[in-house]
Amino acid sequence: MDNRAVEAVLNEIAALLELKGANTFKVRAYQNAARAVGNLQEDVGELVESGEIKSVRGIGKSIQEKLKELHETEELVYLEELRSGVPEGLFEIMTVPGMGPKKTKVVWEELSVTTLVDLETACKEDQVAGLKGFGKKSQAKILDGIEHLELTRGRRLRSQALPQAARLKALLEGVAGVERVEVAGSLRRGRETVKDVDLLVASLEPEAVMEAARDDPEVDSIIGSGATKTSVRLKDGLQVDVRVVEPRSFACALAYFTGSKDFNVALRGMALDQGYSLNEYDLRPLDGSPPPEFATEEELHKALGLAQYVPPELRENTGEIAAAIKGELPTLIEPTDLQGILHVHTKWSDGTGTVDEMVRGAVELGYDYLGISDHSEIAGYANGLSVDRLHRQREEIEAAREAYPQIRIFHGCEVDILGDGQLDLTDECLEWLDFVIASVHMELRQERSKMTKRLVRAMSHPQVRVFGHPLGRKLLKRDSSAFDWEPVLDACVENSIAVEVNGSPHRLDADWVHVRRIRARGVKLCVNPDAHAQATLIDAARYGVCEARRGWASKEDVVNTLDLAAFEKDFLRIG
Ligand code: DGT
Ligand code: CA
Ligand code: ZN
Repeated sequence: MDNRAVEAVLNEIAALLELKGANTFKVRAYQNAARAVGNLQEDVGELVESGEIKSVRGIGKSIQEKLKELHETEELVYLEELRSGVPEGLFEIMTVPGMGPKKTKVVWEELSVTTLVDLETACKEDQVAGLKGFGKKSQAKILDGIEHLELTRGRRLRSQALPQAARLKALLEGVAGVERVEVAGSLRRGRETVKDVDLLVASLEPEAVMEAARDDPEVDSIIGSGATKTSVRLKDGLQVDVRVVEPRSFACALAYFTGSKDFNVALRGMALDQGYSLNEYDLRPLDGSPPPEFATEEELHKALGLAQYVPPELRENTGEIAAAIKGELPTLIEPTDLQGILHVHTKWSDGTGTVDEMVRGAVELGYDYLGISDHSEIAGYANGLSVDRLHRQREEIEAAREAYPQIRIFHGCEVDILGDGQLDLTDECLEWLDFVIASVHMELRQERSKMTKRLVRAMSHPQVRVFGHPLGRKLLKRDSSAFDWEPVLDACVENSIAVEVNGSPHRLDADWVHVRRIRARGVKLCVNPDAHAQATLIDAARYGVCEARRGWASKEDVVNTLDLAAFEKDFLRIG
């Protein structure tokens, strides 16, 4: 079993113990052990075998024995005992935001709720609000949570699907007779979450491709396998569809399976108007004459009368076709356009890299500038920095500036926007910093008008340069905050504040829909990684730029495509 599977087992035990009313000490022990396993660099099985597991902090003796049993037998009697008598549906209920094991225990015991539908009904019949530890507010929150769960069920983050897609692409490219493999579907369009991975293969020998797809060692089960299409579920739960077409159909097939469905429907309408039928194989003249062949999607788009090729990220049928006909699509920003990045955390707050490590990472990525911005003091959960600690951090930054003259290091802070819109640092300190990112981390569920006022006030502060992750969402976990964008963007215009496109694959915030609104308002964007480790510095280029592209952003819309001199002088207003 790999570390992630073991971590999941330990977390499940903790949840079951809590559900059964075990003492919190015991529950904590399993939660801590799960976290310890999750943080291990080494393989937990190897540590068990060598006995080194004893020296891992956070894993007590009795849990060590369970890990041994798990490693040797791939089973755990204790877990089976805990599971017995617990209805399956409770596991899902525990994942509803606002529920958790303790509350699940209450609705189970008091209302005999054992499924999501039971819970929804009980909430709607107002039975939950009166239970101990609940209330009208938490009942409403649970209903929201159920709705959210239904919307997101079965989807996963782009960042979880991309590595599997890349692995499978390489695997299939190695199959005899294969001419080309491309990732299609929502993954190609750059969506934040995906239902499955769609792979398209060009080959005249489909059976070999089908066999390779079925025989992939990562496959857990085969959902279906025919002559040209195989669907499998991987061990990590991800579904993958592999389709094979003849090489001459590849361009049309790629266009078709990239979608979106709405975009396809619109294109097909255009084709019909011009006397063609468009499907996954070709663009066929309705008069029966032979269909033209296309080597690329560019040629297909051109044949349909589009003056410009529509990049996959824009294919959502939200005006891109009309713009492409008129030749008015913008030239989209590329990952290589980023000259530097802001919003980087270090060990000083909740990051795992030192200042030196993060600077080195940015140098390796070829950036000309980097902004370090740890959390401000009120973010206690993230070990936020006091004014005093910020001053001490400056010393370390100065040392890095000397050690790495090839990159300009800006010293900033991700300052919390307090409940009333004030910033969590003195004006004096804000002025002393090279830049300020203002973000909301607390009281995310404020009433709309209050949140709007709060944000307008924060964006009226002259020292703020970037509005950090404006929506405050966590993908598949937490919805966006509610506020009126117009007055907030007005304040950003007034102060030349850029709105962040946070490139963390868990956030992607602002999202593409708002990126378009922000740009339309003449407000600039700042594409950042929100990195908490050296390895995630690349998230700005890898995920953030993709989200910005989906929002039709060009290089000119993004402040950190400016060269160092312009960025420093015109955007940060230093010197
Ligand atoms: P997902 O999987 O929910 O993240 O989103 P997609 O867009 O990848 O959707 P998926 O996997 O169901 O289908 C892949 C593409 O195939 C989709 O973007 C467009 C095309 N497609 C699928 N079904 C239809 C259909 O009924 N009509 C049309 N025109 N296109 C379809
Ligand atoms: Ca798909
Ligand atoms: Zn933040």
